Amino acid sequence: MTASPSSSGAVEPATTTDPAADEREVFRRDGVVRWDHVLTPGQVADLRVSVERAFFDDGRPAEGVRDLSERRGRPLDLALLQKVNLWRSDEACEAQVRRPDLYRRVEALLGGPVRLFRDHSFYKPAGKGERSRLVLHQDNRYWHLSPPEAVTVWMALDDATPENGCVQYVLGSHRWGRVEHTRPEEGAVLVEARSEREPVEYPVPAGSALVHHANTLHGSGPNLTDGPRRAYALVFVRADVSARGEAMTGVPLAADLAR
Ligand SMILES: O=C(O)CCC(=O)C(=O)O
Repeated sequence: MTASPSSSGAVEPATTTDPAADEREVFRRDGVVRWDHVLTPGQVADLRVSVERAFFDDGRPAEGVRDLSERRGRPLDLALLQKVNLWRSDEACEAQVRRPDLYRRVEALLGGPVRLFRDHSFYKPAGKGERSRLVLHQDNRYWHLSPPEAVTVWMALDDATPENGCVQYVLGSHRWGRVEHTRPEEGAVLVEARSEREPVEYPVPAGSALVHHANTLHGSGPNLTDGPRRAYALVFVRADVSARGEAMTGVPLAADLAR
């Protein structure tokens, strides 16, 4: 299913006279909200350069790149790549991390001050087909945050479409608590959740963002096109959240970064 005003009543925006209240209402209901025009065309172009540099070194995966399509014991597919903490060594990414408008909008969604947990980028290269699919999961299955008050601001650096593997969400699943995940095949590095409710595809143009809760079930389809599908994301946690039982006081407050 693809998200559009006509395809599903569940994704219709709320309509009050207060856009911030509408946004909170959609986020509370669906566990995901779309933000348009978050990046200018110039910022998209700069971030593409940054991402290419962060992922590839002379055509080979750069240091710190993870292949999430890896199945241990088999040759690397390099079909679904991820890298974290790009902002520590890249100016264009650092500029995003320090944007006051983004963290303030996240604070309005989470209802309090937030920390920047990390940034990350997902890269689906061209030509890898089915192996570039990202299975359905909750981010908090990996992060162990309590309470799970965190969001990812996922920014498209290419038009994300059903053909190149746009993100898909199971609407309302952020209210289901912790969902069981299992390994889809032996040696897979990622675990997968099952859902009786169909995920909804969220195609977005380059420069738009999807903002999802840490418990919202999501994944993305395979890239079946001859171009890459790249994204850059910021992850914010509410300041009172702990990770694996430890306070996150070592993680910077977004307001301090934006000064
Ligand atoms: O880029 C994708 O395909 C999915 C990204 C994702 O799972 C995330 O940012 O939490």
